[in-house]
Amino acid sequence: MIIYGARVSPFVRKVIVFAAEKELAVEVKPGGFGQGGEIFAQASPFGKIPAFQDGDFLISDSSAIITYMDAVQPEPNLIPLEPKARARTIWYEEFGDTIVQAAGAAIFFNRVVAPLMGMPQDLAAAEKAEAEALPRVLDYIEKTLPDSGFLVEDRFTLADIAVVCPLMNVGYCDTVQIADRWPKVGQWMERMRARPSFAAALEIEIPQIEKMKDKLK
Ligand SMILES: N[C@@H](CCC(=O)N[C@@H](CS)C(=O)NCC(=O)O)C(=O)O
Repeated sequence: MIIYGARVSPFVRKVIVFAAEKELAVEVKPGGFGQGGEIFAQASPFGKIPAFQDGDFLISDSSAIITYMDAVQPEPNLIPLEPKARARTIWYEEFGDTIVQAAGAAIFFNRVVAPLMGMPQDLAAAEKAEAEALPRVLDYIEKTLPDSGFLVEDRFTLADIAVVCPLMNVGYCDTVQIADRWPKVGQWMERMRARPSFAAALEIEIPQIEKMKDKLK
């Protein structure tokens, strides 16, 4: 199995970690932003990352890739089977992919990606997201996160992966100190970072992000 994309993308991190939790062997290759060649272009018709290949099967979109991986390798279970927990897990996945990502991207894109890629940087949009959208997201997680420290079924699920991934990108910008104002969220993020699946992904990703940030100095 091959995942195409850049490791610093929250959606790419989401599928890398999901695969690691499932103990699926994946190779991560560059894709998107002009990279990945013909296979990437076929797998991801709109050029978005991640894209995915398993033999002659090609597809893109983190949720589609995760659906495939989960069907190929049902255990360990990361998408609960009990109806309400299953629906809540998908709610959190959507919340992560849309609401959290929108807030996180306004910050990470404008503070890190745009200046590196020579794209227009909208710092006012980053500041607005830091002042409004992100606190709303973090207030919600702080309030709803159960004492078990897991979003659904008091155990690690796709919900935790999907919500934490875009927040990790916010953590790469030094403008928001999440743990100071949202301690439960801060502790949950630390526990996620320490899981072997995340730790292995971050070990490769953090030097890449440090290199990117060095270029901004
Ligand atoms: N719904 C997609 C979103 C993927 C996405 O928007 N990825 C961004 C990077 S974080 C991307 O490819 N941006 C480049 C572009 O839109 O051309 C998923 O879950 O994979």
